[in-house]
Amino acid sequence: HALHRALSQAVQRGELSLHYQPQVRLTDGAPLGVEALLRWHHPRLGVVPPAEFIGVAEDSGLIIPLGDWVLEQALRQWVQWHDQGVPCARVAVNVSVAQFRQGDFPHRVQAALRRTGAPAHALELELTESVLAHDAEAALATTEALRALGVPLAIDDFGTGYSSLAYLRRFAVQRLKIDRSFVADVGRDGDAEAIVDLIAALAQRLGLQTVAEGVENPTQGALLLARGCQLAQGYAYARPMPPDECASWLRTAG
Ligand code: G
Ligand code: G
Ligand code: MN
Ligand code: NA
Repeated sequence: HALHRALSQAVQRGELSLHYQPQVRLTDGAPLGVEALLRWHHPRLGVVPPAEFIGVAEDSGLIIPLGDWVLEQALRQWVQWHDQGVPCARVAVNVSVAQFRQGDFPHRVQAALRRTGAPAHALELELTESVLAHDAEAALATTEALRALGVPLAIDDFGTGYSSLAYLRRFAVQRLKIDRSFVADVGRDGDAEAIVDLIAALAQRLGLQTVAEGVENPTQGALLLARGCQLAQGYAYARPMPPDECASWLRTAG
């Protein structure tokens, strides 16, 4: 369909870009990294939000070349910032199910690291629970290969998926990103707080870090810190920004 045709030309036409949203340490607000978020500037439609085109890209297989582009672009940005002394420990990249399921996914990641010269620890791959739940044996092999490369993994939207907790034991993940639906209700809903407490306690026992997503004000940030979260991302600190704006933000906050 039309959206698919337009999207398939978007890379060559230079219509895609990445915005970056900082992640901060809750104790002192120090920036620790950024998440890369894809943006499509369509000449007629304007900015098309990822929610409207990631699904189309996944269904059509376009997510494969698109995902490769995002990975390489994000790593290039990290290297540029590193060379310029912009404080940014790592860049997190979202990975869709179709990308992750390619047999050669770890190889593609390794190739992107080589091409850009970025070290593995500069990258973090964000996987959703459904990515890991789909074919557990294949997913285990893929996460092990990524671990062998030294690439950290995070579980995105944690707490909203279908999978069991068993995979936390089996898969070598470093961080849990607490879904913003729970974060939004901290301070006003005991059930959401119970879930945040549980995730923070579980993460601590398993030696994982927690990232609270969608933190919209300093009060929420303080409450999340008190409940055991280490990192936060959200409008309270910074919105997703174009690279130059994000670099200025990182320099000021760092
Ligand atoms: O930036 P936010 O505006 O609206 O992003 C919406 C959703 O799109 C998020 O859930 C995010 O995971 C997803 N998304 C953003 N960029 C990418 C990307 O590069 N690859 C994949 N697979 N998903 C992305
Ligand atoms: O991959 P993921 O679903 O985590 O993508 C992050 C999404 O959350 C993006 O769409 C981003 O624009 C959005 N986002 C980032 N910070 C906030 C926030 O503080 N509040 C809300 N509602 N959304 C946020
Ligand atoms: Mn994400
Ligand atoms: Na998320």
